Amino acid sequence: AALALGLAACSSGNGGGGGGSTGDIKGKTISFVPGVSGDSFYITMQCGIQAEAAKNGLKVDMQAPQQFDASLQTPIVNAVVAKKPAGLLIAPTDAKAMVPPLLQAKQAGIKIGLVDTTLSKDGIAGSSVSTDNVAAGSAAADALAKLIGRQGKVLVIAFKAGASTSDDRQRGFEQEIKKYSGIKYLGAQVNDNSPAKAASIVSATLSAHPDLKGVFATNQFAAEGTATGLRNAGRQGAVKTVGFDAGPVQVQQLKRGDVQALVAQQPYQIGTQAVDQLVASLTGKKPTAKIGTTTTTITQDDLSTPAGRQAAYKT
Ligand code: T6T
Repeated sequence: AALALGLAACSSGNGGGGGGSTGDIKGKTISFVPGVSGDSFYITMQCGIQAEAAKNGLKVDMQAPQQFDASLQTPIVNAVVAKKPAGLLIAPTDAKAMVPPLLQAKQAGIKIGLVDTTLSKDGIAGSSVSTDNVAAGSAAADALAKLIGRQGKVLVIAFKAGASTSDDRQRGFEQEIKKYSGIKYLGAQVNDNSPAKAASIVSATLSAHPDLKGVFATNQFAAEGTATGLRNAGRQGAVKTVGFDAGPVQVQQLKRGDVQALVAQQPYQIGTQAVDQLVASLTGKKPTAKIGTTTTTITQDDLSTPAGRQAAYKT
């Protein structure tokens, strides 16, 4: 179930990292395997990857699974290995399940760089570029606490158990929310990256806890479903939501008041930096093993400021 989307339609002028002329890798192809197709976070990342690859004379081949699921991502990795690209940038959809296929890719001589998500085992990838997701989860907890006046019941929608980003955001949130004695944490429920499942989790939680005050939705699809669940119950705006990511749909949600805050990542920069590290690996230099990027928490008011607009994902 692979979808080859080819080149993303990216606007120019996004900046980007260093790059440079690296004659011996010119014309080679690198593959990019995001977590799922049709996700604005990965589309923006692809724009960063393409821009930085072009500076280095590299071609990019993008293959995306239809769902955020290791059983769909594994055959894509196997197909990529068969094509023998020089390098592979991948967001593993499961920290454990993606180890065997990526070990095989490494053994086939393909240089690997992780973007966004990580693996449970070191030594497979030369570098890993991702958001500090524990810190981001903690920032989400503080934002939600502020929105609900530090009082009441809160829920986490974890988008995918076993994906490092989902697990880390949940953990960061849980560590931080403990600091608020007036807040009762109802726990996390997993929506498997499905907006419909997030909506039904929210509906069921509202039935059991009509006094629910806040939700942390750990990614785009969790936030979309949360908004639907709250709207169906007529509780939109009354129950506060902190969403994740700042693609066009999320920014619309913030403008409409479907969510009250967004934790924005830096997908374009993750893409450019990951290419720079892959280029280092391909040219015999030592890549940086781990690069962390930061998040910005934005509310409706921030959308009228340069910093807020800057945080929104661009393609
Ligand atoms: O939140 C991002 C990404 O960081 C996560 O690993 C998967 O979901 C997104 O792509 C947003 O949908």
